[in-house]
Amino acid sequence: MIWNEEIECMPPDEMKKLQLKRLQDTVKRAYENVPYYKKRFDEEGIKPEDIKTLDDIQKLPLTTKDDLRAAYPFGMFAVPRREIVEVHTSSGTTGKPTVSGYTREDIKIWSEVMARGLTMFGLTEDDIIQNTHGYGLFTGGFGVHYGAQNIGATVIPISTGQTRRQIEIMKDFGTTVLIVTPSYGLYLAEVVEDEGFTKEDLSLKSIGFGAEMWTEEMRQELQKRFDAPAYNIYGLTEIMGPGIALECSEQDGLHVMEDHFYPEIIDSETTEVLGDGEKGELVLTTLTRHGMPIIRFRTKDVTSLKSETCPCGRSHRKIDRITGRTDDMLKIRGVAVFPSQIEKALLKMDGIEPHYQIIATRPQHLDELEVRVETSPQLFSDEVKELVGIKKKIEDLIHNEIGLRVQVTLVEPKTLPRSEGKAVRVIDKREL
Ligand code: DLL
Repeated sequence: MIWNEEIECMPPDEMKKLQLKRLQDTVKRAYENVPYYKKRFDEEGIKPEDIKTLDDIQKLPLTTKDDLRAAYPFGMFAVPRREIVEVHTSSGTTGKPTVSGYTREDIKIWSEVMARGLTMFGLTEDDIIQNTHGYGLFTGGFGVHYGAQNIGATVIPISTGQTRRQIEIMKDFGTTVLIVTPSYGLYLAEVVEDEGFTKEDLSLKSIGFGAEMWTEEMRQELQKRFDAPAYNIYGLTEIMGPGIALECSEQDGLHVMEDHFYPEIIDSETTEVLGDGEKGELVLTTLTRHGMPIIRFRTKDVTSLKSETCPCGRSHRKIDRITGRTDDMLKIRGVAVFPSQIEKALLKMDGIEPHYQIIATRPQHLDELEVRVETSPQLFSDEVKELVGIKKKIEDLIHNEIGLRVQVTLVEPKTLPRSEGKAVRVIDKREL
């Protein structure tokens, strides 16, 4: 089933025409209403009228998360604040978050793109969808909710956590579609088994998962444990939330909602635009968003674009699943964490050497962070009781900085490996 056949199966040439028209409108609106864009375009000597073809997008400057952060909280809005009906923020806590604002029309578009995606997973008005994404400033909960309601499915807005209750509800309510992050999905599957349920107790027909990195092995495991196909959902707060690109029944790449978002792949070093199939950084431009148009946003997510026709019938180009980041951001239990934040917390402590290592693991499918920190020689000879106090203090400082509890291990001076080039700060054992 296709939710919006006219748009989703639109011939590529027609799509390009639509995209050009919408790009021109977006650039004009951004230039006229957002001081940041006016300034950037003026600096580069570009006027909205210079956008005559889709390729002219390459003349426009790239936007980064820092640019958005500098406009905190509402500086990127292109409409008066009273027209914004909802806001969300990015999950990370490095400095100020980025704020995303939506007009009523933007929310309608969000619910349209999510409805298309959920239809790809087989969701219809006869289904019961259990949404384990958090409802709040995170975009996951509401994005999925709007899409599912647009279709007319029955939504269980259970949000994150209460794992045993999740399973009870899945069984008692007869949940047919489950929405999870891949790591939470695997954790849920494990608790299902621990509680003595079998997959036959459940009525799942499909699973939608996203918001963090995953591997094909994780997908296979999810599918096996729940006996249902699992589909990838991609998105990010700055552009809208979930719904930018979603996987169809082919499970071979994610269709970008091209009538609303324009994708490019760039070489993250040179910023040169790359061709079909070439791996690089995904850059996205919103084509219809009114509240907060975003032009050429550097997502820092690594993927490639492909344009071949898809057996599912949809013509929208696909991106590959995200295979990495161009920066060192880690997503830990759904929260963006940068090593620099941990370093910042450590620098607030006396008696700590600037040598540390961050180790990410996933015991029982839930992310854990361990931070190994070298103490100074004088500290290390102190009493154990004091060391326990120091460890606790560092854990609190890091908690304050990133919003997550981590396990700190104090190690003897000069025991962490020294590197000759770039320090290896992060060891990700989650095998993503
Ligand atoms: O994670 C939006 C979302 C919610 C997507 C629910 C899917 C489902 P942020 O918190 O702003 O937004 O994080 C965006 O998460 O730049 C990627 O690095 C990563 N990410 C999101 N989806 C995927 C995915 C939401 N399917 C950042 N695969 C992005 C890999 C993903 N990474």
